[in-house]
Amino acid sequence: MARQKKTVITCAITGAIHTPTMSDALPYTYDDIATQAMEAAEAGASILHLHARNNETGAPSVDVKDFTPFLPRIKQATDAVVNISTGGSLTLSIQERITPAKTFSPEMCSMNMGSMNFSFHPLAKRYNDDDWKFDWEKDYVANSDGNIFRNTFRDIKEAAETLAPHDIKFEHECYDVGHLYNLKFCMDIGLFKAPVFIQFIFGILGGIGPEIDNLIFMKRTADRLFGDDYRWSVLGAGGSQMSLGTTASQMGGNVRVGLEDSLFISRGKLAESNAQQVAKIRKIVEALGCEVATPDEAREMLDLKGGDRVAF
Ligand code: KMH
Ligand code: ZN
Repeated sequence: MARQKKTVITCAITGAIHTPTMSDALPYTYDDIATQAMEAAEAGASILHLHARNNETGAPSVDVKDFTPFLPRIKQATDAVVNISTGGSLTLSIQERITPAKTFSPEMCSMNMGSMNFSFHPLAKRYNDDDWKFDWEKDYVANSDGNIFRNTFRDIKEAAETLAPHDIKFEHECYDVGHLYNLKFCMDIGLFKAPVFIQFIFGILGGIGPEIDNLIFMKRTADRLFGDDYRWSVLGAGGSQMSLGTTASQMGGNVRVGLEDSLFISRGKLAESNAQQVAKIRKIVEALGCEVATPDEAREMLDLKGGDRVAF
């Protein structure tokens, strides 16, 4: 695959893994999500991957009413590509999970490419019972060892077909090598059109580990399966965020950072904001001799429909 000229930085602002107790920087109110998204765009993120949360409790939400207060604000203040998650709940159905994307018709949305264990229960041990800020947090984290993140072929087909009229480019979340084969199968039956955008994900408990060998394995497998028909980015969860992002950039790939994926800016030090992580990876990318893509350059690289064709 020809080496791309620019590097796309995606910033995943809040997600559904971390909870308010874990970091004061994690945005969960409508205001904080909007502000941190705008600051991340200002710092160099051309794609903003967005989940919603309950404005009062910070609990992850896929309710349309929890997206409505911040999406137009972000659109008005930035030119960044808005990417809405369809993976914001480990318990709700695929139809419920895709409702925000169906409603707001963004330029991009996530598409999780396989069913898997998806757990963050070890984080619960870091806190005492009276540390938790909100009632829901402890059980949410501790009980994630019972989660199955369901993304069957039928779910994927239903999501792809429901969203097809919206011309949304998917961020194909691939947490293991098998997910690449799932994606290839789905492309072969006509669900997704090239170039597909693959997010190689490392370090989620239930997925492939955050070793460089695994990144090379994923990339080599994708080269074999998709040839020139794909673009790629790397998400290292937790402590592997910056190191794997750096390796991805050296290999000519794109990078995802953000407090959804890691709360840290360096070993043992909490990040102050999403923008701080974007600024750090931007510096690294530029030091490696690459240029960061503007939102319009990202649109061209990923063949997006354009910011004027969204419904918010
Ligand atoms: N939380 C990430 C590991 C989604 O939103 O659909 C993957 C993710 C999934 O961002
Ligand atoms: Zn997400």
